[in-house]
Amino acid sequence: MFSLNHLMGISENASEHGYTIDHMLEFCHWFMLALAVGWSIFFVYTLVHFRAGKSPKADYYGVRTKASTHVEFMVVLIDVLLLLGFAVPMWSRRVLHFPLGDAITVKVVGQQFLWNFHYPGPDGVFGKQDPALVSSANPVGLDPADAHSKDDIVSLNEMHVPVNHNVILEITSKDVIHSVVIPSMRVGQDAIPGSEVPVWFKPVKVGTYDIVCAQLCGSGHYGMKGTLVVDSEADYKSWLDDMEKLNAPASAPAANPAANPAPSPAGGGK
Ligand SMILES: [Cu+2]
Repeated sequence: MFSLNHLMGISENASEHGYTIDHMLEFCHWFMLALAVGWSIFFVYTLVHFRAGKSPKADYYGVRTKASTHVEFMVVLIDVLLLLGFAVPMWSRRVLHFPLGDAITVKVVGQQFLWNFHYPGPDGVFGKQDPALVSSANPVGLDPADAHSKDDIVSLNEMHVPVNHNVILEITSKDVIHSVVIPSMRVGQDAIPGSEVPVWFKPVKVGTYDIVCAQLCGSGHYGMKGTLVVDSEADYKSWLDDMEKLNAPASAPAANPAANPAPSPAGGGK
């Protein structure tokens, strides 16, 4: 089937809310096309109508016609409609209606040049973190003395979520400003050191999707790419089990190098 997303170079939507964004993008494109055609016709009309042969003396006050006033009024009207009819309601749904009850929360921590995905583990509670404890073996600075931190799971560059579940990402960074963008989920949010900003989405299609850094963050920015795996319920459970087993022997939860590709050596980080 013909897909405007393909034409515009946008990845296929795989989230519940994504179609509303796609509809607005599509509407904007058709609107811009109508504007481009309309203004082009008007431009050609003025070129012919006010040609030098017909009006040899320049008019310093410009030309206003009823038609141009009408077009300007329509543009303002449609802009107001886009803003109040689409953008503001869409934004308020995204920020005011967080699915607090049943959502899966993952903390996303950007660093030069990879993503840490931090899960609370079987107890459902994120362990205590301390920036002073951050090391390559303990990438999110979990406090080993805290009972809740013992079962926490940290996955490098690979995030798993179950299909048809609300997912909340708590996004931050430990060095510079990064930006989490998951095109197929139609979400994007800067990762800002010192603040934790939540975004949410509901994946509706099982599959593997790109997570890209959309903020120029250093020499290795180009390689700062993670993977979102939307699993079936059973596959998600078994991935969590595997990650728990890998975390279990260590007293401090450590990232698992076997299940995760090593971060790009470019740029190094700290
Ligand atoms: Cu980055």
